[in-house]
Amino acid sequence: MELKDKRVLVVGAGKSGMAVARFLTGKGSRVVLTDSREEDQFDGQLGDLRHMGVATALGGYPPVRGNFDLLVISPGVPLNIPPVVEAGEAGIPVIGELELAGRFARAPIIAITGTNGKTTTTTLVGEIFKDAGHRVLVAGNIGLPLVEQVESYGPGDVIVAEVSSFQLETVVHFRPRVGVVLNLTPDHLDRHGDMAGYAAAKSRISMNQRRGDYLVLNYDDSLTREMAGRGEGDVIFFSRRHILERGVFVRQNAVTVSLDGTVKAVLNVGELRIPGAHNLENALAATAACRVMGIPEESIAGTLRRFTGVAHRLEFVAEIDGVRYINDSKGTNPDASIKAVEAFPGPLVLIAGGRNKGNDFTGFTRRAAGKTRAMVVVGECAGEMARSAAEAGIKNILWAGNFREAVLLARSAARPGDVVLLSPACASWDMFKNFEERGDLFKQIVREMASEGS
Ligand code: UMA
Repeated sequence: MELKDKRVLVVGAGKSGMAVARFLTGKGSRVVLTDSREEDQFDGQLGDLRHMGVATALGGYPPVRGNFDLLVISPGVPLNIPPVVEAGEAGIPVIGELELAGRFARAPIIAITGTNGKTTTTTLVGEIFKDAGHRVLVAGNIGLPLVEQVESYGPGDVIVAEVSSFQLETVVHFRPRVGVVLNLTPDHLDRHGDMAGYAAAKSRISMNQRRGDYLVLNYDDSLTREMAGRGEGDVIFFSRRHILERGVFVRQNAVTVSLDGTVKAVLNVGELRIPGAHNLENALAATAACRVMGIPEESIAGTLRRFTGVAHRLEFVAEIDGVRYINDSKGTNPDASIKAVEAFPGPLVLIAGGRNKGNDFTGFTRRAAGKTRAMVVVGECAGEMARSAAEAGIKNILWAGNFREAVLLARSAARPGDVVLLSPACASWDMFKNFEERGDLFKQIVREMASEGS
């Protein structure tokens, strides 16, 4: 891809856009970085880029026709904003950071998507490769823009990329050696319109795959099962519920691999340290992705035995007065939070609410009702969450005016043996920059409470 002297408009000056602007400038492009936010909202973050020669257009977008040869958009930028529409009409190519990075990747890419479990599975796959002695780049939606380090890895290395539906929406030639789709349940419907639009974006992960590539799919999820056969990659199913002729599954309580005519037990399910059925699925998917890339079962088993998970996903924080505090701030949609609720026998004191991304909370509150002692509601959609909880039969609903109060209310409602679970079923964007900031504040408050008590 020739980028020298290309006039490129980079839309969105967040993590992804800033990395793209830096990358393109390094390639000799003439870059304009644009954002709907005004200058004063950037806290001086743009100084370095300007110093490199990046021009900025803030508080709105510049006209595109006649001024640019290429648009690179950030994942959070929807395709219906004026510069993207204008580029489409003028025949100017529009790509995302994932597509750009993919064109410069020399190491094979394992791309992992799905509604839930992406980050855990991506981290786990990265760990398995590291333990097996490979040089690995773990990047993408997980937080490190792929483009930032893609060129530092060569053909003998591996890139493990967490990829979102937003990123996949704008891929053109992106071709992972291994694509993984973990599951598909409603999320981001405000952006994709409906489930069909969301599934269509996700299925772009495999559209450029050819013979010799692999597509790892969840056999137990009808929407991902239906993705088989859309590209030319070899489909490897994983299943928690069924014994498969070929694939990765649970047999006699052991994670089992059946590939190339041999069937091998990897480890007992009880040896996994990440809790819940969904994490078993993540382990099955990771096993499949690593096995097809040639990592031996024994090596995979070694990593699975010691892997304890990822921050903000069912993360144990502290035990205070017999109450365990769990941070699942990454529970940003009802399905993720259902899985969190299912990982514990109860009783639970749940902290939920934030910004609703267009979801219905009924499934979540019904699943929680049987084991929830109290639910603390907080944030922009506290009212909606409280109504749903009351309809589901949760009796003790506590309203918090802010996040700190939510944690303190949860503490006062909990009894020894309970679990206080922050799993909001909502995005954090009404009160925080991201789910990490929300989870970090939760941990900080809990640790303060723990040290006051000691
Ligand atoms: N912006 C506009 N116009 C718009 C929309 C946004 O100018 O119409 C601007 C915003 O003002 C802001 C910038 O775009 O300055 C934000 O861009 P972004 O939302 O793409 O966020 P980044 O900081 O670039 O982070 C992105 C991913 N964010 C999203 O997909 C929303 C990060 O995933 C990712 O880690 C990062 O790139 C590096 O690759 C986060 C995420 O929430 C974790 N992902 C969603 C999820 O996991 O559910 C998909």
